[in-house]
Amino acid sequence: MGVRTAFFGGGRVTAAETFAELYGRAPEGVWAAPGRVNLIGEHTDYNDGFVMPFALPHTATAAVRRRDDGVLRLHSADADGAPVELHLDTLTPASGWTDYVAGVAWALRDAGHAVGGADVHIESTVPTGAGLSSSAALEIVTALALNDVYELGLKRWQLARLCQRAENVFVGAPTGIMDQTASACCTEGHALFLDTRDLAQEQVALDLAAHGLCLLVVDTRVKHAHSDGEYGKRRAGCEAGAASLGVTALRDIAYEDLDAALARLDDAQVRRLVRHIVTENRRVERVIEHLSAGEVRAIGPVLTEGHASLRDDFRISCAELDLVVDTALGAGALGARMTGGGFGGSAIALVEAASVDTVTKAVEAAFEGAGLAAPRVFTAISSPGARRLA
Ligand code: GAF
Repeated sequence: MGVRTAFFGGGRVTAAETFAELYGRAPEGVWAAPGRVNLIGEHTDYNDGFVMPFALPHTATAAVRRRDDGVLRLHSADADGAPVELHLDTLTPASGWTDYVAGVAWALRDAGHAVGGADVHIESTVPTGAGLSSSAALEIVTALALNDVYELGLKRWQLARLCQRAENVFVGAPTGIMDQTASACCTEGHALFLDTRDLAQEQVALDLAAHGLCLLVVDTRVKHAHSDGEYGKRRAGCEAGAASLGVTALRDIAYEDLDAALARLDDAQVRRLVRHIVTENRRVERVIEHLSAGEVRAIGPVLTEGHASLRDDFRISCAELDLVVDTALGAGALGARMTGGGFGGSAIALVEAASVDTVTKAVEAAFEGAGLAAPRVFTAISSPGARRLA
């Protein structure tokens, strides 16, 4: 789920210039797609549930020109050497960053869209391995560029679905639809309330600064090695729970019916997974209710409850994420939780703007005290979704 691109300071000019140096002619255009942070609604997206991500200012940028000879030439600012040359008719996964780009071309062609090849140069500022969707940003920027240069006319939600298919089938990661939809469809100043069953979307205004608040992202810089297999196990466990309860997906279990549903499940592990998904969907609704009522501070405790559920029921937190959450809360954060797939990556903390320094320093000191490398801490600003830059 992570890609090896960690180029900082990229963008329109650099990407176009580097493209011209690499390929000997100008690109047809330059596109950008952001990473995301998820406010609430974790692991609900493969259970037909609710999620609420927003786009970060960090983006994957792609300079692209079409070619009609069935060849894909791919280059990343973060990869050494010449462009990788692939043939559309013989695409196979290579277990590297090119899979996220080639996989999108594969998914488009597999769905019957005429894509004849492309020269591509990528620069990304989305931190990798941080649970902030660097791979979805790479997929969506590729899809948006190919959609434009080949005039495919696909809508953003369709591009997100095709990118999810690229990730599930070509890359082989059994992820849901949240990250791709967030990158493609988020808008500046909003969180995206997404119903992953029918992809119905609502842009919910999120102006934390206007309320004197700030959402800190703390990237632990830790990614535990077993994480990919564990994601698949959680997904399989949720599907087993839905099957035992006779529903299409755990989304179909109403919060009011949770106790009765749990009583029907024999497997303690599956019971815990079901409890997380059903309560997490309810937490998304509670966050929406609070935001709609202008009670922004009230979402803090809901985020913290979400962390407890991910830690104790879904069991995907880790010592470093718990340390961020506990330290941030101890230093005055209104709420905190891990965000993204888990087993490392990032946590978020809702803090008073006046407490940003205190909370940041407390987390940094806690990491130092525990003998851990310094975390990367930054303020999450709700930013635009994928777009054409030039
Ligand atoms: C990862 C996946 F890619 C998403 O689909 C989602 O399941 C998330 O983990 C957890 O909410 O980012």
